[in-house]
Amino acid sequence: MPSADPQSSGYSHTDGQYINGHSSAKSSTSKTPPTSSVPQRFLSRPSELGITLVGFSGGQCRPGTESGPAVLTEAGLLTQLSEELGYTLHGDEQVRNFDEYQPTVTGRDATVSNSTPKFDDPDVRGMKNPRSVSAVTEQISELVYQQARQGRLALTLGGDHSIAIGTVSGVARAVRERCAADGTLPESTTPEIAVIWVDAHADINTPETSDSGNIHGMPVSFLTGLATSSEKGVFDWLRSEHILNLNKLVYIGLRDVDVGEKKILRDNKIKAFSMHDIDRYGIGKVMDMALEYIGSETPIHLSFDVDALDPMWAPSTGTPVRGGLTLREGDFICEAVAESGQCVGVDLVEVNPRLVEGGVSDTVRAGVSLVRCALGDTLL
Ligand SMILES: [Mn+2]
Repeated sequence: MPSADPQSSGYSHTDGQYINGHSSAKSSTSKTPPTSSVPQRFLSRPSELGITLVGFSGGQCRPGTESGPAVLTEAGLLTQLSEELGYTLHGDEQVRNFDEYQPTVTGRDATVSNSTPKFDDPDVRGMKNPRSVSAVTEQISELVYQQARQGRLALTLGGDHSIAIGTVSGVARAVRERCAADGTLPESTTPEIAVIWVDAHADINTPETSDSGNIHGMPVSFLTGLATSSEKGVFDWLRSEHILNLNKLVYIGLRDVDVGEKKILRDNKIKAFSMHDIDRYGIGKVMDMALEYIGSETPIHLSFDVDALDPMWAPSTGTPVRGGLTLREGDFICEAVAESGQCVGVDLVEVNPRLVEGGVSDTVRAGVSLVRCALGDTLL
């Protein structure tokens, strides 16, 4: 029988049983308290997770990312979070498919899987599927807000990265309300979140700087108010309570940044650690610098695009870029955020099980590992 996995990165694992540091340890299934002994400073219910499962891929044009949450949960991720890490799970048990918001694609991109478009969604300022993405992210924002406002860590599995318009805005709104009301933060401090955006790409195009019109390349510009829209039904729901301060944004892992985006990063003095910085300083020092920049009085939302990892570790994603993070570097970023005790939200996005068939199990295993680390799993 030939090798079952021609995309294998050279490890001699068989049938997906290869064990890495953060894979499921089936032998110890007794209910345990959360592995993390780190006190959570901005969560009033640190043992609870508020889960949102977003089966949506309308922020880009390759079908498959809508199945990301399904393959991650089928791999046992949620069971592990409950049974091995000891969390109580709230929120979604089934993946949401947002069927009523699937955009029409007739005559534009026949590769998109949306076979039963429910409404017409012509481009706005070059953006593809603008009303669809806006409507879905508005719903996600409310769902994530409802979880985060109760003092739970909000965990969202995507989906393409456009969904972060919903997750970050929902967490930002909840923290503004909750931390102002319950005195979690000192009165002198503005209750707002920081975002660590781990990605090969900056996702900060405005509709005007974007070549592709794919909204998964624009979420940060809408979240920070660099891009706005007054068009009815196109991100007109975003209000000041949803917005992320540009000086509270930190990138890690960048290596494929568009010309227009480079100008945006420079003009706004946005903190960014590219792969060059990781090569120079090492991931440990980079995380020290990232967390020091954010400061200890600010809750952190971690938005992790699996394409930040090198395609060797996560090949099944829509826009892979070589020269990326190792799995350990990715895990370390998540471990460091968990260790800070400041984490209030986590996204994992852009797992696409329809791409690079032989690499799906590697990609899913990497995704499971990243989420476990972000939620406090430790090697020892
Ligand atoms: Mn991204």
